[in-house]
Amino acid sequence: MNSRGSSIDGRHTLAEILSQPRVWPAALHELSQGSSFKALLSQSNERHDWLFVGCGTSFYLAEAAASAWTLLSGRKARALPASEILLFPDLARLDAKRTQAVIISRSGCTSEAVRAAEALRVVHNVPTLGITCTPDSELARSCERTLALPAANEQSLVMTRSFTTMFLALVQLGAALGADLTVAASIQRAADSMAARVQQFNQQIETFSEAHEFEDFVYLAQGPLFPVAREAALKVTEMSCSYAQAYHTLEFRHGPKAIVSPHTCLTFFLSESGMKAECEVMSEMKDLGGAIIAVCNHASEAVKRSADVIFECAGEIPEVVFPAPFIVPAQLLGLHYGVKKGFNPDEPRNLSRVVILD
Ligand code: F1P
Repeated sequence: MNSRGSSIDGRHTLAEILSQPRVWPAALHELSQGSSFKALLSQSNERHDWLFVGCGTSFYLAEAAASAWTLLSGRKARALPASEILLFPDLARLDAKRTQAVIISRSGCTSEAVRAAEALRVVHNVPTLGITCTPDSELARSCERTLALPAANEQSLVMTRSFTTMFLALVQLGAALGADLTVAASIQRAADSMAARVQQFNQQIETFSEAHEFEDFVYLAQGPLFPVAREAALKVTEMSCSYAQAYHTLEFRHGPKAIVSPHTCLTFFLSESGMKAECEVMSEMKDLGGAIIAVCNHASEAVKRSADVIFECAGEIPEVVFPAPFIVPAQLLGLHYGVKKGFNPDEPRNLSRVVILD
């Protein structure tokens, strides 16, 4: 129930957000038992350039997976929107001898994603791996191999647990390719830590949303967390029709900070590698009057001095796994701020669950 006493709109989306600590280990266990996962590992060993492809949330997932892959597997990895493969293939510099493509689509039906998979396989002779929550889909039929995570699918339009679970599946795969056997256990720790905190996070965000009026939202992150900032901005736009922007944290000083006022909500996704420099920006934005949300693994004294609200995920996990727990408070902010503005996040304005082109 929200403060107005009415039953909350967005109930399906909220339930899916809150289910993530349970879904992560369940979906990944199911996947790792499957033959595709193991076969894929042996198949892909000789591939050294990895190209992750998607649309919308699945593109930001592709960016997050590419960063994680680079760190975990020691191979070159990058991300492109599916539309770039279709419209500017020469710019993509596709080397059929070295490249492995990973096409990500929750529905497995997004026209751009399916067409990009077809073009990569048929026109550019690049091997394709599909990642989806919909096993029997056009994407699965277009790729040589497909990893499916049906347990992570949503009833809702907005992608929440599908984003985090498909991300963690790719982290687990990248770690296995890099012979890092510690990541699977850290994913379980991240799930356990979030299970202990997610209800409190939900209450904090609902209270924060009810108490503030914001004109715009800014999301800031560096390194492997930058795609989280991009996805967080999309969530608050999709669910609350609010203006949102994502920047590399230190980039924000170079002009965009002109917008900061008491009606600006700034969320800092704090890494461990760059926390000192990131906290200096956070302190400066606090001094400019912005409302500050900090999402971190452990809150330092500098974080406690500058942030109005802190979400400590506190899982003993490597930085490469941070995107999954860190996006959860941002998903909740998009939902509760949307409800506050009178929207129903289960039925976002102007959006369809899948973008199908003629
Ligand atoms: C991609 C997507 C979603 C967005 C909306 C429209 O879907 O852009 O990210 O939230 O649902 O489609 P998919 O290709 O991952 O199914």
